[in-house]
Amino acid sequence: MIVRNVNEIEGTVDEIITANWTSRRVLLARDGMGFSFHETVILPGTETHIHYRNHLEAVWCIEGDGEVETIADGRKYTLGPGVVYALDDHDEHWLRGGREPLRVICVFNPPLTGREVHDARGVYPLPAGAEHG
Ligand code: 9YT
Repeated sequence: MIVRNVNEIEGTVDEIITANWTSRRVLLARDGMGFSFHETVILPGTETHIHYRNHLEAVWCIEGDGEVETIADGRKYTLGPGVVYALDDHDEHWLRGGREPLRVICVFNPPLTGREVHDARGVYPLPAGAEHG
């Protein structure tokens, strides 16, 4: 069994800090679970273009506020505690921080390996041989 505290990830290579968000990746591909499991904090007032062409992601909002907008149809969804969204169609979207830091728990299938950051198209690369299922 794997038992970890997210605090153990802080300050390690598995804590990814960008201008818009910080992600603490607690379970990764190497853990063999078939998904990765992260705590992410979206900074207030930020806007991130995301398009997970190679992954499915579910996001559970724990605290704070923000907004997600699906680009294909322009629909906007308010994010706050208890809201869950799932990008079941690899939905291209804008993720916006609100007035307070937005803390979310994210699951990725296939699992991230750990170093991924969004490229210019908002995509995370897919490791060779990995496919979601
Ligand atoms: C909600 C979301 O997709 N935020 C971007 C970072 C991502 N959660 C990650 O890499 O952990």
